[in-house]
Amino acid sequence: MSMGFDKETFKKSVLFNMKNVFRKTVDEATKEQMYQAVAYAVKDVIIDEWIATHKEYEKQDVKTLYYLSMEFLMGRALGNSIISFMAQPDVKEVLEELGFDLNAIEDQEPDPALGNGGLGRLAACFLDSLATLGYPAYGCGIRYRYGMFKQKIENGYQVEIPDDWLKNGYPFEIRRAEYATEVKFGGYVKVVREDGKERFVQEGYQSVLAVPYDMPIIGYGNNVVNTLRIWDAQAINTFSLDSFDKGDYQKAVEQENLAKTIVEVLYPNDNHYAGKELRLKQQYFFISASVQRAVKKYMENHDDIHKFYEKNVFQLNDTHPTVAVPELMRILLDDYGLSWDEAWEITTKTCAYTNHTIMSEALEKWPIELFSRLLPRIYQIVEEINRRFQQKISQMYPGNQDKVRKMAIVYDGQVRMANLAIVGGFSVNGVARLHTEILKNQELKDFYEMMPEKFNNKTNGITQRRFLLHGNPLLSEWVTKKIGNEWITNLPHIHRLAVYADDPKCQQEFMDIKYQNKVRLARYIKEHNGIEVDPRSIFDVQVKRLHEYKRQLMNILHVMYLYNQLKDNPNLDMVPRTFIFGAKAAAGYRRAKLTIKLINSVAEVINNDRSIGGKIKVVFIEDYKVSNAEIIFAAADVSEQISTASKEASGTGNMKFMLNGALTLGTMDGANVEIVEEVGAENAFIFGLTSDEVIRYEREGGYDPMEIFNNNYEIRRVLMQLINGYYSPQDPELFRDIYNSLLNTMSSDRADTYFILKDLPSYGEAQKRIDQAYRDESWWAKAAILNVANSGKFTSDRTILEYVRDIWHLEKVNVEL
Ligand code: H2P
Repeated sequence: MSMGFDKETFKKSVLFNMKNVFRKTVDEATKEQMYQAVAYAVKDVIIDEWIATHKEYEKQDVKTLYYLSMEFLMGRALGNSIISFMAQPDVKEVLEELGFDLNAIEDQEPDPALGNGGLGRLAACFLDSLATLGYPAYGCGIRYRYGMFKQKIENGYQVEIPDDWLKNGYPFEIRRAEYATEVKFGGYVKVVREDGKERFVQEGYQSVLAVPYDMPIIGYGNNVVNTLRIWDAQAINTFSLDSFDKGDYQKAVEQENLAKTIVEVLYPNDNHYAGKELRLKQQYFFISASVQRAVKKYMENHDDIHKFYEKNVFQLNDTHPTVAVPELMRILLDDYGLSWDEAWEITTKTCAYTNHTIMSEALEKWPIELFSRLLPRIYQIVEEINRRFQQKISQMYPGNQDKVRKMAIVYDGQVRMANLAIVGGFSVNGVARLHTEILKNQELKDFYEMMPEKFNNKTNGITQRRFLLHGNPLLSEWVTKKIGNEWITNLPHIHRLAVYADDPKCQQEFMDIKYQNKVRLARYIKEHNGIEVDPRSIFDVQVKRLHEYKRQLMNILHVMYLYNQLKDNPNLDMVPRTFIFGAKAAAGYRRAKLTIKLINSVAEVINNDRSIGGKIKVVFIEDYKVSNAEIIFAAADVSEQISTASKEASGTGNMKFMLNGALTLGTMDGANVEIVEEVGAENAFIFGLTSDEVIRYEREGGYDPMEIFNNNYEIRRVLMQLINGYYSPQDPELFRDIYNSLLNTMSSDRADTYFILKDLPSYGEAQKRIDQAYRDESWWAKAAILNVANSGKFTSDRTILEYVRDIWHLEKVNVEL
């Protein structure tokens, strides 16, 4: 147990906070108030460790990582904090003594959802691992007023509801007004000559005040508390009568509005680039504030700015934070008066970039017009970086315009952020082995050839502390009973479970736990969806953002096929199956939203058809988010990881399912490749085109979905049901767009861009294998246990250790109280 925790003190602190914050005694309190009082009491427990951690960092003058990210999908903090200081049983008891149930109190916390999907959740797992391993790190991001929208399903359609997560205040955060920083936009650059030297100053700008809020990131059982620092925006000077007099009224109102809009909302887009001016403002806003603060903090204890990179490293989570490169240059050039070469050396030794996708629509490219108007000084610096880089290209490849065309940072009227990130840093990494290989050999081939030393792979990982210890208490107790608790901080240790995989008693215990977790999910589904599902059926789950390349459509088309089989033959011998979906679609992504409607329409028909004897159920779980994800992973039998090979950079849901003993049904894509390598192909269900095959078709053509349509009766029947009103009698044309996307060669896109019809037959075969395999309970239990036992590689602790070893070079710190 953490040294700071004492049961009686904790109880007193809860009572004290209840009185102080709400002027109430515990027996008058609502659950929400109880949650707040407990959260404040938790903060009381960790606050000394938080202070001690930072004292220790200062004392040891450590190198610090700044993990720069537009998104941190943290999920609820309360439960996770309590397990981190290892006091869960005590806290549970205290609450029971006060007449409350810990689970119900945890349910009161809003899910801080400052992220879309995998990218933001990865950042959250990384912070957890950094703190648990004792590495000095800040997460830096934006304190969006509205995070990811709440999803409601109305009449089968997704409806987006703003998520006002700060409505009742957030007890874990601390406002750090003392670190408020000015960030400037627009205006123009003036050259001032001083002592024979040129200096560049931005004038006529608008500015906002960036004010940081700190959230504690609690290491597991080690007294380390790191910080997630998210920036809020405030007007610099709220407007006064004075401004009216000076005629500055307009400007004062503009500054006020700028501050309000800049942090208003997270762009709910995933693997897609919106190209909105406000988005670039958000990027520069949090980057400028974070970089300015990092430099200032460094200079408080050091006198030589030239050695900045020895004590600081910036990891750019995708291209979103790439303005960190020119912003650091600006500070070094304009504020510290360094020469270009000096500034460039420091910058390129400080910044490192992670690529998360090869989807071309996700590539950020800003029109010069917009970029230079919003960030005039930054643009000048980018142009100069580009000029020098193009020179280098010409030296290396004389006369090769093709290289310039592909690699230039400023080209064709646009600033290309990925190119800037690659050139402005010392490291470029992909997020799974296959993804990194595709980057090196295809997408970023020219850069790889020019600077191979920068490229490296860091296969993603997840934190077992949230996704097993917290999310699946039954399984985690069982694991600990079998092999001890070392797995909590050393996941490869979980391999010791393998010896139990063949033991019939252990298999039975494992399956009982899975069953109880399915009962828990069934209860959640009944409560939230009003659908009755049978926990004895196979729980076949696909939860992730809705995107065409992730192929939720292929999944539901297969369900439609299966339903046809059952209608033809109600006695069909099949293990009952519950197909579970959870997914948010970007608000403007029409086809993705239509896919949600399709899933719900199919569910409506199938779930109400008594003739099939409940052999198939289809459930769309509303508002998929971190808190219900924990319940879903724990209950899954089958993990659907069915992206078009080459498109899913890594995936991380695949790892969470594996850790909870679900078997992967997947393509050889992203980290699936490494999962299969660890667990053995015989303990997974693999199907479909390989990434090489997909890439070849994309390059050379030769795939015609019409051929499949014409020759495969079952597929044709399913597709016709999209346009004959089978699932939408009131509007037979409702799903026409989906039908067209698969077959229509008239549109500009290639028909069936994501090879759904191509892979559908082999997907169906793999599904049949699952049906057969599940009938042998002992085989299934063994394979499931082996999945858990072989999940060791996929801890984010391993990923972080690799980043530390190859990129960040941080030192571990011990914090004694
Ligand atoms: C993305 C990729 C995933 C990857 C994740 C983290 C952008 O997440 O697509 O393949 O695992 O980053 O690196 P997502 O699609 O879930 O938003």
